Amino acid sequence: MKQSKTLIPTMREVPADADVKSHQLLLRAGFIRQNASGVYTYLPLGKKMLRKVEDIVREEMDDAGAVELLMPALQQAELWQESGRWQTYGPELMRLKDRHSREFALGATHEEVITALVRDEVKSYKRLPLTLYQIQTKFRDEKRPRFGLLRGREFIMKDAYSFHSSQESLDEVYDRLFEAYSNIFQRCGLNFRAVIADSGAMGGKDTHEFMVLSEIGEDTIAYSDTSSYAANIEMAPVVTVYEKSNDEPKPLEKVETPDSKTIESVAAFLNVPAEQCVKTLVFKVDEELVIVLARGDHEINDIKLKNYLDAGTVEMATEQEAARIFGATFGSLGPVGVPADVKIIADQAVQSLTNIVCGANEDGWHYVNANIARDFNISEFADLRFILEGDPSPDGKGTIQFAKGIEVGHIFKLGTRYSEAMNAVYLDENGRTQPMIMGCYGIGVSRIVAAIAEQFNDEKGFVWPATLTPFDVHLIPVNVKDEAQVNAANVLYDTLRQSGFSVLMDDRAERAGVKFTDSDLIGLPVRVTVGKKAAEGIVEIKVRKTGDVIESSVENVINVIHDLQGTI
Ligand code: 9G3
Repeated sequence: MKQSKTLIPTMREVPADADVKSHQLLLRAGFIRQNASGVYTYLPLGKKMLRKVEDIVREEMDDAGAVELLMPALQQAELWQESGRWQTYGPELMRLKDRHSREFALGATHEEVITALVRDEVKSYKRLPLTLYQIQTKFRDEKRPRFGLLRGREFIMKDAYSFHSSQESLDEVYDRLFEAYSNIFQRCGLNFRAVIADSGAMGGKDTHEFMVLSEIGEDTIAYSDTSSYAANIEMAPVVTVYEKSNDEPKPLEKVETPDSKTIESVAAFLNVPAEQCVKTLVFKVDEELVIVLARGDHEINDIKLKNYLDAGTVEMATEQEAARIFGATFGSLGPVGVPADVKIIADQAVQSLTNIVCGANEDGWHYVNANIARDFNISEFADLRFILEGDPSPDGKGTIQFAKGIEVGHIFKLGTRYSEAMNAVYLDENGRTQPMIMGCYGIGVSRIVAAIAEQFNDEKGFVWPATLTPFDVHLIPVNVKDEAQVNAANVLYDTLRQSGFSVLMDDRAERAGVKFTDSDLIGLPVRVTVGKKAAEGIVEIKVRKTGDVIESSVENVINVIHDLQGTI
């Protein structure tokens, strides 16, 4: 490709509203342009990167036995009404009406569409297992699109769906696609971890997320410092064994704690450790108020709470809603003297506490020496807190450390949640009607481009790995008015491409400085500069990653670049 004929609008200044490196560079190096919040145009270099990622995804999915198709973005509301998700999704699901006022969703995901297709076209167990995938634009009206392609409202996903007549068959395909995902992220040069995840609203039990380690990741990974254990912090189980304190229970005492609203301030005021205090939280669980207790130094994990209570919705109660039970404000709430009909549950760490400090349900007052069973009842103990760094790893090996991650893939064992809701059944070998067992598997293709951009850059711009770059070689004739340079460059343009290298030639009538600055910004792995020495048949080869410079005859350029493959 000739730069004078394409569109690579580089920018010197850093765009104000781009907060992360990949977003800044994708804009500055002319890979993307924003159309609206969370909506982007992929310019030629950005489109090339998309294509490269898609090619890797396709190869691995095809190799795993999945078959590609393409479903519509326009999805009839009726399908989402059959699955029940038309009602459960809010403003994030983009909806529209056609000219006949029929309702549609813009596809955020395709469980409904694919299940309806397979329901209509597959009837016998002999046709299973069947794994179908697509690479397609998705629409999700994110509340806060940010970080460029990392969280957009229109993005490109590879989504796959598998259909089975047995759990074993699902397990096999799940494991094979797990391997395909590992290959994909490894071939993209990404530093990733597969983590045990929470299936959220999707139901099913087994699910893994693929996380690229990055400081700007929105997810927190809890991983073991000695084993391969890794889990999304949302679901990482706590296996800490709390030793029972053997203090004698002391008499309950109400003490004045003027303007002490937080655990820290109460603990400091009463000169007790936070571990001796219990925080009293009030949650609205499917509209019912539930009191949840946690040790003072712990935080309740609302995902664990939701899963434990098998609730549809879980949210913090407002101060007014809490006041109905306690008659006090947040910071003075406690379990002592709460109406017997209010359910109190606690994280398991609370069970081993004695002589607890807790709110007295009177503003400005607390209890000390509150004891379970004597002064208040807890109906259930469960693993409800967030795991912490230093906690024992759930696999019993080593201790937990945290890392931030960017989710680039998520695979689920769905079970029959959609096939039952939509009556996608097959006749088994005994002629009996059974619901298909399903799996679904997503990869954020456009998000991967941003994750690679985030991982491969330096202070001058992108540093694309040779395995994933818009072009292999940046060929730069320094002075397009110099015949010797132009001739040598044209010869190299042809011979490099004939040797199988993709070449971007900067044939613009720009000053050398502009060309080199743009070249560093765009970040192709190898630059061939055709300058003054072209007259002697000598050119300069520069490796973007290391800065190494090699002089070479025009004839030998191909060999030098071939020898560099594998090291750049
Ligand atoms: C929606 C909207 C947002 C959503 C969903 C539906 C996430 C939704 C979960 C999945 C599950 C898997 C197939 C590929 C892999 C992931 N956000 N999810 O279902 F309507 Cl607005 O998408 N789908």
